[in-house]
Amino acid sequence: MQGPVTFEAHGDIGVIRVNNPPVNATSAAVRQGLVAAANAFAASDQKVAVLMADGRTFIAGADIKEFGKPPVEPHLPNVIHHIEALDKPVICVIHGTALGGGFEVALGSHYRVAVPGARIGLPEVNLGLIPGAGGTQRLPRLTGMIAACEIFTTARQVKADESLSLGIVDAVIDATPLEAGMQFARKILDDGLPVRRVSEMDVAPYDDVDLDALRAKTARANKGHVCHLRGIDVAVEGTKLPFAEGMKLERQGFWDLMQTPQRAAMIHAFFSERAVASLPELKGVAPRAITHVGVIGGGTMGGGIAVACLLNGLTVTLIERDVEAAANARAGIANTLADSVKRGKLKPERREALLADALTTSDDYATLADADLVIEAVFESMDVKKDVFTKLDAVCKPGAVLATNTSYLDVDDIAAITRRPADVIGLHFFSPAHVMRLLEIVVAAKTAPDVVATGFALAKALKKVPVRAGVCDGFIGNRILKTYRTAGDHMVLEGASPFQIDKALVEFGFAMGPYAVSDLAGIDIGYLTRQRLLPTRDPCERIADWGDVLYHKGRLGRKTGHGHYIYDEKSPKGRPDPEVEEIIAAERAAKGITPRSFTDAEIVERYMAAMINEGARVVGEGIALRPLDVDVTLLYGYGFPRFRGGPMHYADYIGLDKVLATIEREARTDDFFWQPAPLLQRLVAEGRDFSSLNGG
Ligand code: 3H9
Repeated sequence: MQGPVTFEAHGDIGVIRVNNPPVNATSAAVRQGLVAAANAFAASDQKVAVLMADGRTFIAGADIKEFGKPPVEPHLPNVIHHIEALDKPVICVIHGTALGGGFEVALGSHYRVAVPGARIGLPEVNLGLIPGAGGTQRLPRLTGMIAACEIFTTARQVKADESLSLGIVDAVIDATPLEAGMQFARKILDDGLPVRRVSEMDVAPYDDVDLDALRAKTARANKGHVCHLRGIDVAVEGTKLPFAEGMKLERQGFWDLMQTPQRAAMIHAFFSERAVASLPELKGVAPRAITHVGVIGGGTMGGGIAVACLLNGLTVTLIERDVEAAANARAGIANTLADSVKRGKLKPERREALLADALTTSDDYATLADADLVIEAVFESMDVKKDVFTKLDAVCKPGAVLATNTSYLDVDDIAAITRRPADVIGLHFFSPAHVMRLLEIVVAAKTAPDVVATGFALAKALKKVPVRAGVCDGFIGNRILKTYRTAGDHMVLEGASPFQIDKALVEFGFAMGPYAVSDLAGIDIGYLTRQRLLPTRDPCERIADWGDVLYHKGRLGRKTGHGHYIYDEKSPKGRPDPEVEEIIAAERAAKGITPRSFTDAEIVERYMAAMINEGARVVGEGIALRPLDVDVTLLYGYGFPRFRGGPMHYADYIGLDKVLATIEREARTDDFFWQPAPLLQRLVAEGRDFSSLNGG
């Protein structure tokens, strides 16, 4: 047999082998191949078949690239039904990850074997979908309803041992996938085990109270998403019907969801997350080797970066200005690692080993002599940064990468202070650095390609999502943030309350609104940014002052118990503070503004138009490579709702002409702030959208 699926005979045992790199997705050719291989097995003398995959993983699911295109037969549920209907046993061997349709192929097999390290999961909800090839109907028959719904609504990957205890796999066998399958096949032959179809099993009785609790938890955890609860309904209602009817219900749910903008947005997010990590300019460029990382500064950011490196197998030397500060930094890192132990993410003995063997804290720059990469995370002042880079230039070995974690300063200026600007790069982490997945990789004018490649390799090692950014104030993320936050401030001056703006944006799907975020980050940060930019301010700029008033009153946000919101025992997550409204009202009165009311829709429309317009500028100026790089930045660093795909994808969805119309309307009252980005104007004139610039 030719193609991605083959059938081979090994004595009494047949082997159906899938080989469709990189992840064995069930493309049309694989589906056709599986049917042909099942037919070949049925017609053969072999008494039992092993179904396995070559390469690093079992089938990782349906081929997502086919979604949104006209479906091609045979459909996966029918392929799986064809395998399950065979009257000779099929054993599926899982290695790597059996995900989505891949796991559903396993559920349609008569027996399942995992090798150690294998994981199974139904991650369709991450794509705005539900399992569509029997997952909602077969899994509850194996594990019970509650466990099954929990697995597909959380999209979590279940390890081999847990799969065994849940009854998902019949055995975990420590061997190569082929050998594991052969061992189990011989057992089937020896014991005369029959065909065993999951679709013919009954769902164990369950308690509605548990189901209601799961529904409530799922709804809370996935606000705004449409797929999760639909999945539970399909599983519950479908399994009350004969199996074939249940499958129809599942198919209907799957296809309904396939038509939703959420599905398109989440698949855009999936492919964009991967596209940012493989830069065309880095093809064939080898990164420099990194095992020992230096970190300058042991504050929240430096400590977080150190923890991220330690947890991912790198050796860290952290430098502070004196011995006492170095000891405090060590204590901070020890505490963060203790939290990881508490949350079950780290073994206590591993924590001890990391602190004893992998972490050095010192006040002596000379200890960085053999570091492969040094990340500076000190106070945001050009003078302080230049002082650090002068010292690094003096002590670091030739070829060491020198990185700054600045969030807005000019990386070219920092590089210029050294004798090796080609080795200098910006690595902009987001706080807390061991948790947040975004890493902006800021490429300065003279940064060498292999230094850029090293930034991307570091991101991979730290399991971060890297986005290439050019040099400008705030790079991609903070530059766009400043613009949309200003749009929010203008609405507040005109009459909206910060609390209404936050509420409207949370309803839109953001994790938090901008004023709650400002309280979390510290109101001092915004104040210091405004102070820094004061000399560059244009007299035409509309400026809101209430943030400065809050700062001078010492209301710095969560850390002082007061910011825009009040944080106390009564409301640990914050409640609106009427005094803030009074401060704002006083400013409006002083400026002669008569407040007007805003609808939530108006707030979202304006806020998003500002975000999209600045995103278009950032792309137009080459600061971001493509619109998708802006989307990934906002998704991973700024709490943008994944089910909307990112601001540029959202703009395509609502229509670029509509966005431009909003900007032009607002420009009638403020043509300084609302200047349409040339790229946006050009795309509208040409009848194109942002996705046309994403390539591939
Ligand atoms: C489903 O199954 C629906 C069914 O219920 C019903 C159907 C009727 N398709 O992530 P990586 C590409 S929904 C097409 O970097 P890793 C990926 O784009 C599906 N392509 O590797 C990348 O391409 P490139 C449910 C896919 O080792 C390359 O493979 N399944 C697919 O870090 C390597 O990927 C999922 O949602 C796919 N399904 O991680 C699983 N998957 O090199 C999604 C990957 O050109 N996949 N590619 O950039 C994953 O979670 C990870 O890829 C995996 C490997 C864990 C498998």
